[in-house]
Amino acid sequence: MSFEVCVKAAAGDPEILGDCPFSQRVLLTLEEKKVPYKMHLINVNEKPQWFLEMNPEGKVPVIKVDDKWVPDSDVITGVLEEKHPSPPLAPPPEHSSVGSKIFPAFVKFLKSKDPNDGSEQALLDELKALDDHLKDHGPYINGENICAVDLSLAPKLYHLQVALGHYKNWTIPESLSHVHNYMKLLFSRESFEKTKPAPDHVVAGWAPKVNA
Ligand SMILES: N[C@@H](CCC(=O)N[C@@H](CS)C(=O)NCC(=O)O)C(=O)O
Repeated sequence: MSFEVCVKAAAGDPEILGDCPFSQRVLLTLEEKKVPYKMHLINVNEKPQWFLEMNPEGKVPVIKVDDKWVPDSDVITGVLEEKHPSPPLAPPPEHSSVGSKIFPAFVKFLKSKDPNDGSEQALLDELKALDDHLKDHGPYINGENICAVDLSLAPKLYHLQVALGHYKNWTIPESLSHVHNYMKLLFSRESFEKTKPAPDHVVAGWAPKVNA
C-alpha cells in the first residue's frame, strides 16, 4: 500500500522539503518501515484550497489512509504502526515519554531574552536526563534498535542544534557524551539524510519566534 502524505514546504521555496519536525517524524517512520509514499509539499503561508478542504485545521503533516486524510504525527505514526507492523517501532510504555520535555524547553530557551530566567538550565536538565537514560539503555532510547521515540526526537534535536547554534552560539556540552553519540547515530541514518531540511530553512523557520 502506498500512502499520500502532506508535509511542510520550505519557506520561500515551495519546491523544497521544509522545516517541520512533525512532518519529518512521519517521513522518517515511512522510510524506516520502507513504506512507499507520495509526498505533497505544502506552502503553509499560502495553503492550497484542496488541502484546506480535506484538512480544515490546516496543519501538516497529514496522511491519506483508506481514502481518509488523517492529521497529527502522534495519530499518524500510530496508524502506520498498525498497518505496517514491521519493523516494530512502538517503544515499551516505560520509555515512551523519554526526552518529551526537551522540545518545549528548547523553544523556551530559544525565545528567551533574559539570560537569568532559568530557561538554559531547564534545557540542560532535560538533556542531562536524556544522557542518563542513554547511558543505561542506549545507544537508542530502547537499546540496539531504533524506535518511534527516536524518530520523534531526531528532528527536534536537529532543530535544537541548528537553531541554538545560529541564534545563541550555543552547543550541547561535550560532557553529555551519550547525547552527542545519539545525535550522530540518528543524523547519519539514511532515513534522516533523505528527509532532513537544509539548516538555512531551519534558521529561517524559527526567525519569527526568535524576533517576536
Ligand atoms: N501536533 C501536531 C503539530 C503539527 C504542527 O504544528 N505543524 C505546523 C508546522 S511544524 C503547521 O502545520 N503549521 C501551520 C499552521 O499551523 O498553519 C503534530 O504532531 O502533527
